[in-house]
Amino acid sequence: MSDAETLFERIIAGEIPSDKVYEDATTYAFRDIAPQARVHVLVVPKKRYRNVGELAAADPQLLADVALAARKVAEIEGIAESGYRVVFNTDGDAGQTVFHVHAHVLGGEQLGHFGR
Ligand code: DGP
Repeated sequence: MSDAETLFERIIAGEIPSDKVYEDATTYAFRDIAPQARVHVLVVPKKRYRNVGELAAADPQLLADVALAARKVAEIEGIAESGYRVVFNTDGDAGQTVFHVHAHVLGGEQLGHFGR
């Protein structure tokens, strides 16, 4: 298992410090180290799956937990009303670098449109 595969498990375990925004029984949310918007929080299920497709196939309730945690993060950050984006990068062309599924919650400003 590479460092990239274990990074978020180490963050969840508290072995690597993180700026926690929210936590519940099944998810952990913390600020991205390289924010791409004024608000940029990662929501990670505590149980590791490689990507959102594998998570959905194996444990749809846990995917719902991640979506609900993303909404909770938006409420905590004060962006639930103004709107926000939830992104799951999946593999190479999307630039996924940590292969422990995570939702990027982005907002706090007008976001650019999708694409290149
Ligand atoms: P992705 O490219 O979708 O796999 O996103 C991985 C994100 O993880 C990326 O936006 C940067 C973030 N990241 C990587 N290492 C760390 C870290 O040690 N701490 C925090 N808070 N974020 C990290």
